[in-house]
Amino acid sequence: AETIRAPRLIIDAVDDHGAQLAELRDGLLSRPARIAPKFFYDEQGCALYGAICALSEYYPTRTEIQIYERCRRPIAAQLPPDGQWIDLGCGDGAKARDWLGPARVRRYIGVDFAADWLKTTLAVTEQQFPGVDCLGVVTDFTRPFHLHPVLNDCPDAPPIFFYPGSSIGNFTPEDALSLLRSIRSHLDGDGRLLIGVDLVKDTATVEAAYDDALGVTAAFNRNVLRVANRLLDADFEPHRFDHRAFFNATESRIEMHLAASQGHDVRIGEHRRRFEAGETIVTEYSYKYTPERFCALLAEAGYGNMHYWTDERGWFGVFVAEA
Ligand code: AVI
Repeated sequence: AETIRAPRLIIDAVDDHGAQLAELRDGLLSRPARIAPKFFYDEQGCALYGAICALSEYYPTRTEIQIYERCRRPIAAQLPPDGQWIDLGCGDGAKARDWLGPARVRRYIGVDFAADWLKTTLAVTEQQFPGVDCLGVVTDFTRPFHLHPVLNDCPDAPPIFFYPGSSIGNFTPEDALSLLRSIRSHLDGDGRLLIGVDLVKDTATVEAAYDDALGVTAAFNRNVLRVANRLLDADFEPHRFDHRAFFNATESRIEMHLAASQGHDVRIGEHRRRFEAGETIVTEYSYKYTPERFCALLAEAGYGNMHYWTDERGWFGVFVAEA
């Protein structure tokens, strides 16, 4: 990948804006219509996601943090010191910052699709950890990615890939396998993957987490239509779509959809597309794993030794895997 270097931000030039727009447009014109979840996260989407994480129904964030707080030492003991911490989909970077001290991190590399968010994250991290070399990479790591040139700047610092929040659940198992393989291609010897994964549990608990009483998740879901309007010059009216979230037990995933409340036409750039009443746009899958199923996926991606921690209810899993 050709890269353009700015002071502390590397923008992956492969990440062509035109290709992102084409992906969004083609998904909306296809049948059934779909939008990749990465389009949720404009400024408003990031703020709404932050609000979701604070909801009483949304257990994953607080359960994962609780595991980190209780098991910080044994987890850190599995990570090599003086490493480079690669924070995949870093967001505000808060979860990673809690590790920089305990894991004795030498270098922090925030990776995110949202450049604005990344700049703020780097500034906050640098201020809090002046001894840690901080760098940002703006890229879409849902596509094959190559951080080797960035990591090779610091060849004696083993990479630790951090992928918290169960974002791996937003990939189909097939795409999750490709991502895990892609991460593994960056690890050798001492490198590690530290990853958080939401686990299978009773359906009512999972469904409430994606359909909260205040309607924050519904707003988060509908906001993606405003993103589409802005990026594609479309005229979606978010209030004409209903939020739907349900657990598909066969696939072991939450499905989020936007369902047209009545039949109507929508302009999408120079195209027109009819949505019949009840017709849905798939906006997100959130797969839930058993610990065994996730270990099997890691093994299939070529990882060897694995360690696993969970909370007392077994709702969320934290894995450390070696290449
Ligand atoms: C980012 N990701 C792990 C969240 C999830 O739970 O799948 C996104 C989300 N969608 C609705 N609520 C939260």
